[in-house]
Amino acid sequence: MDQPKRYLVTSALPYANGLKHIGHLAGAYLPADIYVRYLKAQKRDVVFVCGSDEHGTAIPIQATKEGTTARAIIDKYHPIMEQNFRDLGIAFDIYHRTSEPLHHETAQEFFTKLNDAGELEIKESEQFFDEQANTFLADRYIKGTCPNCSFPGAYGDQCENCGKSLSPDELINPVSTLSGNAPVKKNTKHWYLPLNRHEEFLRNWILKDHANDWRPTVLGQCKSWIDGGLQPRAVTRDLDWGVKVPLKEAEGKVLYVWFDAPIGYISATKQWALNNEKDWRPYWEDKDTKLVHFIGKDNIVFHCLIFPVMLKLHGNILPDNVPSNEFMNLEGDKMSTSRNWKIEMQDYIDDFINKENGGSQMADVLRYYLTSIAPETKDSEFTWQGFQDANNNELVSIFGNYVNRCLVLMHKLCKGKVPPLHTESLTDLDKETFAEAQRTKEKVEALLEQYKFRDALFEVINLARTGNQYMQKKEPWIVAKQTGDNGLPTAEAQASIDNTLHICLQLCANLAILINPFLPFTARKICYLLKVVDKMLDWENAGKIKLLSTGYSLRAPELLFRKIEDSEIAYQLEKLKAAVSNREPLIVNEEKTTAVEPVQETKSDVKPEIVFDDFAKVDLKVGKIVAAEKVEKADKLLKLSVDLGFETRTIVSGIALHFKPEEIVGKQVTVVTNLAPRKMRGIESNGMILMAEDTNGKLHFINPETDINPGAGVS
Ligand code: B3M
Ligand code: ZN
Repeated sequence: MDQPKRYLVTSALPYANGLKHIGHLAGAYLPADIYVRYLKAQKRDVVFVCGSDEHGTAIPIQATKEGTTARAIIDKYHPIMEQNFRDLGIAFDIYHRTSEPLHHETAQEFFTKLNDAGELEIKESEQFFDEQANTFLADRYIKGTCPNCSFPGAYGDQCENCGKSLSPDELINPVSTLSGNAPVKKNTKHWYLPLNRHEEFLRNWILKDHANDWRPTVLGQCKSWIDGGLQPRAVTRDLDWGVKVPLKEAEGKVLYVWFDAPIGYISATKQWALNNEKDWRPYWEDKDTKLVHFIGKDNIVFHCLIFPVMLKLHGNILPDNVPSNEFMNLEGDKMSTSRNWKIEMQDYIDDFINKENGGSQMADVLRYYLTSIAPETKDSEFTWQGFQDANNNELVSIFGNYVNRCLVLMHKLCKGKVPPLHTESLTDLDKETFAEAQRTKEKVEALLEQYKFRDALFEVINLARTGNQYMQKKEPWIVAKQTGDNGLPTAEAQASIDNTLHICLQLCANLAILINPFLPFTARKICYLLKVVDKMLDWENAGKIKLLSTGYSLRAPELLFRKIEDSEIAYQLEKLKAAVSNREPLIVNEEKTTAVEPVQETKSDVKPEIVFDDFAKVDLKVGKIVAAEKVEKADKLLKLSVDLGFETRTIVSGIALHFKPEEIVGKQVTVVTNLAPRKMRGIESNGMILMAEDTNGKLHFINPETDINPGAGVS
């Protein structure tokens, strides 16, 4: 598609069940906003939609936690989320809600059309039912013991202790969270979207047509889903919170949240059209519309496989691209709401924007750092040190410093007015510097069209760097010392000063235009300092040398960015650590034990790369279990005596649910021998036994093929 007639840009609809963190911001909202601001500066026809996702079990579950109703939860979080986005400069054309009647109607119409056309399948299956509460139990309403790690509070869809994805059937001793009773199995009927019927279409459309323009990470995930065999997906649930299934025979059923939520993009567009007396249809029906979904990587399957199939069946256009981001980690660990390892947007706003020495410029500082480390091709990492460095060494020292110097020197050497350009005395360096602005514009354009926000931002900062170097080479403050008899700079010197400052100021105006999609508050502040209207920020003005007229007087300089102090960073680090230690422990009445202590959120995760030296610090040896006994009042723990050749050690291991003490005496095992000692149930444990876990959650020792001498090194 060359120049589409119009654009529809979406950001994933966040669940209205709690405050969102900066990982969310970096993933689906900030890049979309940059893209849209760029398109709008180009005066293209673009609508940017988002809204709160107010359905799914996440909402009533949060309501139970807060002791209130689902309705109260969405009414509490929706406005806060909307305001958070506004404070950080995310400028949606509409921030809608899926609880609106318009959305319910739109989603129901969508379902009806697909169902009437025979595109859905109906299947009966047995599902858990709570007889006392008289309701079927969606996954999150069933709790039980994790078959993988024995954690007693695992949910029907996932164990939050070990991260394993589960189905309710796998839980040991399942109970309903509503009544606390054991649920029974009961027959129920559901509607399914038979994705398997569309494999050919998906394969061609994604893996062939978009092989070159979608991000490799997105293509990779799609390919593995398709190659893994597509299955029918249930699009209804037995639940009373959500969009009612519009069929008589489906009493008590709602649309699955992932069926209705993406339709939210359409209902949001409809509401936007109503608000603005526009027609929404072309945005979803005309092939000349470019549809782009910005999401995080956990939403890929829904936006690349399921929703496109729904759109195709319903007669809508398909997304042209789905620029999904990888995850942004925080200070060496995965950002996580359940573990409280996160920086909420609200927290940043409170600490930096709504503070005395903050202001909207501080929104731009966060936008800057998040874009400069955007996880576009792989996971990235937010650190407070990195945040401070990006601000102090790049925004303050390069960008802000350049604009400030221009204004200071202009006031000092050119009487506060834009000096004239003496074309006859332009040097090669003058011309070359200005040509750089034109080139930067072209590079930034090309990168943004390819969703390479990080690289695009780098180019803009580089232009400010070029400006600083230019000024350093031209040294107008030194040239000003070439004075005549009257004590003023000679005509020749003044011409050189004028040209330098003229070019510098025009470059400032150019920087405002180029930085505008990324740092909108800063761009406007530059316009204010240059006394020009925001209209100057139109993209077509970039690369032009005549943005500021000669003789025009400008405002006194004001700093664009302030330095961030070490104390502010120390405070944030403290706060982060305090929040984690305040969170509810996952295991309350049982000390965590060595073999059952995985901290990863999803099981398939590969840990970050380490160097050999990291590995070499771990001392691994072969040991032999010479005695084993149960630990009193701890049903998961065994106290082992392990012969390591040079000594026999006590090691407490969380394997009691998997092995009887008598069966393991005499077994060889691999031991981490230099782990710091740790007390469990009053017993000091001096090491850790390595275990492997099979897909059924059963544990196995890691041991040599044949018996060898205890104490043998493992490497
Ligand atoms: N609410 C999931 C999420 O926030 C979901 C996105 C819906 S996009 C249509 O990750
Ligand atoms: Zn578990």
